[in-house]
Amino acid sequence: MEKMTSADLIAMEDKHGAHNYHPLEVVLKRGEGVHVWDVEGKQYYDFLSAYSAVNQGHCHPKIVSAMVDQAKRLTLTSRAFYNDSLGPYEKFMTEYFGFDKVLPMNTGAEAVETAIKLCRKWAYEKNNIAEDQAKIIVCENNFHGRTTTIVSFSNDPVARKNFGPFTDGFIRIPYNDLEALEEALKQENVAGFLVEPIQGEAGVYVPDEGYLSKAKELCAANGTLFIADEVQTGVARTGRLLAVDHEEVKPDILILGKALSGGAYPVSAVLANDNIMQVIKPGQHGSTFGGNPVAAKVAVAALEVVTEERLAENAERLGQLFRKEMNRIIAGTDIVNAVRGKGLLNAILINDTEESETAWNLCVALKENGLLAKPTHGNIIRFAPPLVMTEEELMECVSIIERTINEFKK
Ligand code: IF1
Repeated sequence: MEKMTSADLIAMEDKHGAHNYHPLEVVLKRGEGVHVWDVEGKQYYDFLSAYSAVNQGHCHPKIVSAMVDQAKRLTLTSRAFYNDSLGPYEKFMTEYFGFDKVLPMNTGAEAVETAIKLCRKWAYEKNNIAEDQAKIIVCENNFHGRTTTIVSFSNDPVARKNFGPFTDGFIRIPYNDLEALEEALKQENVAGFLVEPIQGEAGVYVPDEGYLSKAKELCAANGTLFIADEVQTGVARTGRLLAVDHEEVKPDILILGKALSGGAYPVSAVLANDNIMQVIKPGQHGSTFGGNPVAAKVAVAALEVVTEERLAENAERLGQLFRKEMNRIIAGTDIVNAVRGKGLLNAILINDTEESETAWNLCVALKENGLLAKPTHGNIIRFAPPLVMTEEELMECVSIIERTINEFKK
């Protein structure tokens, strides 16, 4: 068979795959650390990291070995039987994150669904909320996944249109607005507050300092569960193990996904203490693949890499350097207005409208120059490289970005 080119493979996806994505025109076939290669052999820096799933870098040898070794022995038992990987994983996870219990799932959206179900059940059984009346407060411009219930409380028309009827029981308030939270908490039957510590989809929107700690306090005073969706921000991305660690906040329910597996395998989890987690009894929730032996081994390896390679510290240090360099570039160009973020979760704001093609075209130019990133909201470009990057590599990326911006004509 003739070797397939990028164009052939793009055409194939276009013909046979559902059109639920609009990818940048690059077809990748290999990844290692901070780099990926396309089918023509061109090398790129990956500045998306699969939306922060590949924090540990592509094909990390320790994670791949854990996966392959386990895959040769036992891949799946279902939860109808015990397996010899799950217990050690659960012990490791609960000690690593400091909770009594973990409930293993596979994708981020499933973990968010799990947290919603857990919160509601706790509300009825431990917090005396009237049957079927529990409400969960969420934020405007949230992104928590794609299930029917999750899009029910999204305000993104693209994510919602023609997917109704929707699930009710959610109150939406502005993000980063403590007064709005205080007001909403006064409503009847409020069971939880579900929040992203930094809003990813909204374009790396960082709340004011003190927002998360004060929000947690308000929830605690009201007997409402503080539920942190750290699917994107967790596992060292923002310069701490968790983004809530910047404010020393301990969520009542913690949701993790993405980099929990180093991007090698779909692994997600919900963590909580016994007083909450024990409301879930056999048969009430689960998943065929959740907690499977491969996932368990992969997640332990992925978290060991985070500790051994000091990825949170590296993200913190390189993030500060990156924003400093971006600010220097911004001072000399009228194409970019600002940079914002925490650790290695950053975004630059392009000086053009959301409807303009500028950010997309800039990403195409970055791709030509060997760096992959993707626009969000039309005029924001997210920059989130793997956390295993070195300072030297980061500075090379900064120079690619600088050169691309300076060459760029709108
Ligand atoms: C896509 C954004 C990132 C998430 C938070 C749960 C989930 C996600 C905070 C669901 C997923 C993704 C999925 C990805 C695009 C993406 C994203 F641009 F939409 F906002 F990362 F920035 N909670 N985020 O960010 O996790 O079910 O996907 O495993 O392709 O939709 P999932």
